[in-house]
Amino acid sequence: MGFLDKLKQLVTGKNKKDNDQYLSGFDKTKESFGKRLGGFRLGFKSINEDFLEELMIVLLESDIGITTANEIISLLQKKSKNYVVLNFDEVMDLLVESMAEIYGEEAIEISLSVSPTVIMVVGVNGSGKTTSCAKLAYKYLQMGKRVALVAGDTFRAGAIEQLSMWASRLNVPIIKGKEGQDPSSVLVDGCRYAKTNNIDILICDTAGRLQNKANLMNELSKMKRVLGREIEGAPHYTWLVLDSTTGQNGLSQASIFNEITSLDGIILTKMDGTSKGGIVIAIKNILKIPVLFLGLGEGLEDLKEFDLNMYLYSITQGIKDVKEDGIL
Ligand SMILES: Nc1nc2c(ncn2[C@@H]2O[C@H](COP(=O)(O)OP(=O)(O)OP(=O)(O)O)[C@@H](O)[C@H]2O)c(=O)[nH]1
Ligand SMILES: [Mg+2]
Repeated sequence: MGFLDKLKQLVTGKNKKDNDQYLSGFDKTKESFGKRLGGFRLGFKSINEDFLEELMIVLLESDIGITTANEIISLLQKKSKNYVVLNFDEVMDLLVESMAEIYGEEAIEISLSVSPTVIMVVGVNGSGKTTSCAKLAYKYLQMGKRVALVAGDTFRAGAIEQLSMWASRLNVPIIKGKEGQDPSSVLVDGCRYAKTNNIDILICDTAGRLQNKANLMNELSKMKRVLGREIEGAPHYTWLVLDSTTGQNGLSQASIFNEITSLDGIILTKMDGTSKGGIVIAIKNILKIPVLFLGLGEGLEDLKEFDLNMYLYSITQGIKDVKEDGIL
């Protein structure tokens, strides 16, 4: 059985609602990535130079990035050496298998056994931090956890109100200060609240300004320091929120954050709004930070745990849609 068929078998046994959400969240990537690959079926002869050139263009346009695209193509060529002839579907199987191998697999277990577990959410302006905090809160509430939110963005006008609205929709407590207040003092209040109210998960929103590196570093390290002083081991997780529509630029933002603070994972938002879903592989391959969650829409339910098989299945759906005669 080919790799794509194996993927299909693996994912169709899973939760149907999850599958459908994944698939519709990747509609745009499926159209531009999967269907364009599928289009190569017409006139395909072998893995020759023309084919590799076209393939490179599709990989780059999906934001896989030059380094990672080269690695995928080299691996595909290496794998194809084991065969005398390969038809188009077999080449696609080897391609997607190569993408999976370059991504590398490790199932990340997020342990929530410590109460309170403190999660700090960081990232640049507008990347989707506040919305992701609300989506995480929703996810953990569904798991039966006691959740509280901390409005650590005291910088942007309206930020506290925005998180407060989510908190009231979710019916979870929110710990907040005043606009302009030192965010670290709000985090301290949040920790104290969590300890005295048996909160399991404390989710801390932060401001999104990417000022100069030194300021950002000072601010983040101060926040981490105060959290650690209040609750042993806190923050247990620091997750970077990245807007997937910013492409390679997002990758450089991620590396700046990665240089100045230790990150435990990435929440990649707005995947539903981009056709460039290859960014997932680039991030993992270049930064070695796992993508933990994907934002596939604006609603509370639209945050999905990253699953390599579901992801690959979703973006490559279009390959088989293009039939022998080129008719979709
Ligand atoms: N389509 C889509 N929109 C999203 C997603 N995540 C966030 N958004 C939208 O992106 C916009 C910005 O989201 P916020 O959560 O306010 O971003 P932020 O990082 O907190 O922004 P600042 O506080 O200004 O730094 C909002 O309109 C969200 O609804 C997603 O996964 N998909
Ligand atoms: Mg915000």
